Amino acid sequence: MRPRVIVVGLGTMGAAAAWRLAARGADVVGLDRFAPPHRRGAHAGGTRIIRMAYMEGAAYVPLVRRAYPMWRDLEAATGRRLLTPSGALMLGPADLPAVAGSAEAAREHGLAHEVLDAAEVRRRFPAFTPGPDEVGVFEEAAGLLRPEAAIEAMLGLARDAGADLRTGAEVTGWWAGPEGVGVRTADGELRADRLVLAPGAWAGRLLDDLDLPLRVERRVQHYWRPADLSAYAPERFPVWIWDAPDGSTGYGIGAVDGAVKAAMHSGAGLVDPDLGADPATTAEADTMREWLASRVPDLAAAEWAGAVECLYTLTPDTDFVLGPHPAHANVAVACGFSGHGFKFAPVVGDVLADLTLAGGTEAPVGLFDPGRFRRGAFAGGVDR
Ligand code: PYC
Repeated sequence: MRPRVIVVGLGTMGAAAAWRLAARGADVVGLDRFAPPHRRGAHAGGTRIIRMAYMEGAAYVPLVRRAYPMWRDLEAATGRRLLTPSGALMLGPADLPAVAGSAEAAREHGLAHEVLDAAEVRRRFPAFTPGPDEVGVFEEAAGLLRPEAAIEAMLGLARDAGADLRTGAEVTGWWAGPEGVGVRTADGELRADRLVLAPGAWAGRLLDDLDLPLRVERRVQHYWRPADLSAYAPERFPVWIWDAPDGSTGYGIGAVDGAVKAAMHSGAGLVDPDLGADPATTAEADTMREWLASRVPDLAAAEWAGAVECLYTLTPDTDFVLGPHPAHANVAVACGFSGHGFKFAPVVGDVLADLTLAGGTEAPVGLFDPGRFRRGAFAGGVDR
């Protein structure tokens, strides 16, 4: 018999799980309190970065390497353009992660990359004006993804494969035991054989038994309209991430939908996900402009075209939480993607399908063990 699987959360990772589970023949019921794609989580804003020389750690490289063909498969299956190559330029002092981490990951995995001094960066990519003590790592294989279209594509394929996807369905609790799993909603309890929990910014609440030290923070994606937008076309203007010596990190993505993104990856400010992120202000745009002034001056001089807020659900080490629930073999967990998870979505969906349908995965995800933060024993099998 087909295993019945409930997927809680149909944002990026839940949509990917629903897609991969349904494609593998599971009887999927997906639940989300909103109707993804939407602006209440981590995926809004039109674009996300994909890169392989991974500054966050070489351990991510095999996963993102596997994501590339899966993104292309998703495009082929849906006729949507989701991945646009642009190259990536990782900038900053040589000892900070954008440069050092990317170069190390590239060397460890034999990835094509170039280390450019400041003069060479300015010559090849005149929009960027690094100081003499800064360098760049250029990776041609990088590019941008289209998150909203990708979520629609994944949910569409899940539905085509028979998944029952329900929006406006808030999950208030769950339980798991040897006899199966259950989730509580306003409409009553749903039961199944297995459960995938991909609750995004609500993970701290739905997974309180794991003692996950998650921080839900607001980030603002700013959009700019420079005089010559064509200079920022993705084929001419790489995606970029720039570490500054003061601990701040900015990033950007070329012209898509008539504007160029330049925003802060670093930040602070806790958010209650139920209340959502406050709207961006013109004062924040001015602060962003100041940050850009010495680094991407033409953008700093551009018209501000608005902003889209999103939520980062951060772990202390910014490594993901992905794996089996430590107390329940029939529950898989995905959360804490820390502002850099989107590019991995198809692989995360496949890993969740492995864990749910096969009870394990060959993908190298041990680093993301959901039990790594626990303080005590788990309350296995209780009604949560
Ligand atoms: O998705 O890799 C990423 C990223 C880094 C900074 C902003 N987005």
